[in-house]
Amino acid sequence: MAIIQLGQGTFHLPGWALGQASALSPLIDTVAQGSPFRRMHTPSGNPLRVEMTSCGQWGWVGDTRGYRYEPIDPATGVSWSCMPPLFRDLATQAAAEAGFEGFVPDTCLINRYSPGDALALHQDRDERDSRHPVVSLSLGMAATFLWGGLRRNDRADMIRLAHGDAFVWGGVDRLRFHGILPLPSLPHPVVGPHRFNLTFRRAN
Ligand code: MD3
Ligand code: FE
Repeated sequence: MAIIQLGQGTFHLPGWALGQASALSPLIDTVAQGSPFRRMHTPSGNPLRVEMTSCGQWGWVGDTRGYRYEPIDPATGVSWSCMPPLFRDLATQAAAEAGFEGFVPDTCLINRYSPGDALALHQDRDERDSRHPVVSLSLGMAATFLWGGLRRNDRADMIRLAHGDAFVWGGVDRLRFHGILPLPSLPHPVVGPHRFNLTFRRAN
């Protein structure tokens, strides 16, 4: 299986999780039965387009109090769904393929995109220790990913993330700016008119 190295700490593994894709979809549904997809908000109160939920010990939350990880889902008042063992094992394996041995995520953020949805350029800096890598798995409709630099205005490369792709980044690339362009309306033959992105992190 190909590994494309984009930067010193950034790796694209096209199709790496294709064999597990049909097992991941029902697990996403189970997670969402416990902690439903919802739109988070920016600190200024604007709703994000992408719908999100989490599983694991922590869940990512955004509201007028800011961005943070919470042990209780504010939408349900109880813990987030448990992280399915297959999720955790795939994250550990993908990280190892990219040279990050011993990665054990304590949270998985699940983003659900519909046609037209986008994610503005941002950095991931809500995790306590940025020495841990992040692993992403994409399912469903393909998207164009913007891979920027360490400053907001640095030029960004465009990378297509498709069904079954894994993406791993850490080290000197951990705080790069990145985003997702508006999703085209081309439903995936199996998953339908959505793109799911799972990001695995160590929040705490
Ligand atoms: C970060 N998700 O949830 S993940 C996020 O596809 C997020 O839903 C996007 O950004 C999504 O915070 C992108 C893939 C990704 C790939 C490379 C990166 C994120 C990256 C390189 C540096 C930093
Ligand atoms: Fe991000």
